[in-house]
Amino acid sequence: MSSREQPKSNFSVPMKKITKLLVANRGEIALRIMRTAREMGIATVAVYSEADRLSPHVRFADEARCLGPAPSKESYLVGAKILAVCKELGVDAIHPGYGFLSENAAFAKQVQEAGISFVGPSPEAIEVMGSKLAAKQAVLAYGIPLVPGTDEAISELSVAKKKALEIGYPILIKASAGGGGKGMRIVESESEFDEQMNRAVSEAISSFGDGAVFIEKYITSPRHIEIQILGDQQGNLVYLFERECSIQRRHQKVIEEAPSAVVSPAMRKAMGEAAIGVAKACNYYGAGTVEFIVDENLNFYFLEMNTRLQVEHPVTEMITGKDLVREQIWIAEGKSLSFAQEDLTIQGHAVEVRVYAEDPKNNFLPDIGKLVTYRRPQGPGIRVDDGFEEGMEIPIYYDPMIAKLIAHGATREEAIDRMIRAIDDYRITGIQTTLDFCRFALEHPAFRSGNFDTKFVEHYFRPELLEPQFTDEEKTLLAALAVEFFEQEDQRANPRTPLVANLSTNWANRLI
Ligand code: MV4
Repeated sequence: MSSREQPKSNFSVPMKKITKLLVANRGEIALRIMRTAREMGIATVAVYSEADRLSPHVRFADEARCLGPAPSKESYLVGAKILAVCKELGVDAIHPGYGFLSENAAFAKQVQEAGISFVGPSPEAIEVMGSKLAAKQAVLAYGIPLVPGTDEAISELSVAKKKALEIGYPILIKASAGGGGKGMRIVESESEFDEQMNRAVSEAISSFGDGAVFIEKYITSPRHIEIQILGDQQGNLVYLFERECSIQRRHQKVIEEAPSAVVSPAMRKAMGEAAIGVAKACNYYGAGTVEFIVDENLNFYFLEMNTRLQVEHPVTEMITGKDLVREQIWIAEGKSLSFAQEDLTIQGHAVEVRVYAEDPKNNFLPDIGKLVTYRRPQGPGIRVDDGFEEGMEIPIYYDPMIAKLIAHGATREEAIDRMIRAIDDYRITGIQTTLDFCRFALEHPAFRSGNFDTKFVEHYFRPELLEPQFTDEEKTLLAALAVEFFEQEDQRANPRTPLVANLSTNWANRLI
């Protein structure tokens, strides 16, 4: 059924036109959401902490309210303060962005109960997908491929150990309430099992207040490939293809791209349909991401579902031509999706790099401070999503990501070449950034070939590789230029004295 044949309304889903949207977030994502809202004729409300008073998202919004002191726990995470702003200003919808309250089922429920639209899925879907075990159990009946393992919390060491032998070592212990790599332990052999299990359970209790853990076969060097889905409240679901997110460092993504270099049309269809199965399993509506790991034989397994807009959503927007925030708002208003699966095609290739205020030469320590120079790259196929301006201080209280740089091209090669050109045109001084590190990854033969996995950074990156590297020929040329330069300088300063080539040569030696 094409989009135009779809019912535009459904008696079971009340239409609730959104006229004023509060964005419960900061930085680039707050701005990005407000831009779409404005295009849709929706008034925008910003909230901000004392550290973000001067932020562009505050100035962009039609109205703004301060939530409190800089720490997130006293500002962006205080649902009651956000709801009070909604009441004061007559807000009829909240977009949570990513992070902060975006995957907090209790907050989504409070928003609903206050008669405000939550631009996101139902509290029930957030809750199910927030528990890895509940998610696995929910999808069991839908034939979704899962990593061999248990789908219930471990209660008996002996039973778990027997299961581990069946699966085969190495295995991975995961906390049901964990996420983003937190609460995972690798067990190489049976002799370590008891000790690692005890540690995993006590860690899970202290970190998440929930000691439920389960085991899975450990896929040693997987790829991380995720599927973007959209669903409306009438039950229509589509997939917007995959994003390849394997280039990451300590569970922090560095480069994302769409489509993936290893996914064939048949595999894409199979993964897309599996993702829709996951969404059906929790009556999902809104934008969501179904995360899979892919082994070296290209078998894919469902890991978890992220029930929010993701940082890397722009690569999907670039290859599909869809505005995901517009679709989210549309869905929250109770409208049906404006397109069907067969209306979607992949247009070219898109790559995103995340620019962090971190020093790659110093173990990626956050490097906060003032953006003394800040000039964005421009040109064909380039998009920059950021939330800072020249002269601003990067606050220490939040995620150190300062920008997302996105490049689109007709082919993967064109997109990567555009990205490298844009990185070279980016001018940031005052703080260290990960731009050089991104360039390193983009130029690496393994990345260029498309043949890489989640161990890419561990395998190939050393900080020395970021120092400028000169060939012997270039060093000789630099030395010769230096000799020439300093001899001329010396002659100008002391025209009657003989050439001081020795002095110049010493300078040249110091340069190489
Ligand atoms: C795995 C795995 C290997 N085998 N599960 C890490 C984050 C969380 N979303 C799941 N993660 C993994 N689960 C099994 N059974 C390897 C990882 C993993 C990983 C996954 C995606 C992207 C980067 C990663 C880096 C290290 C480990």
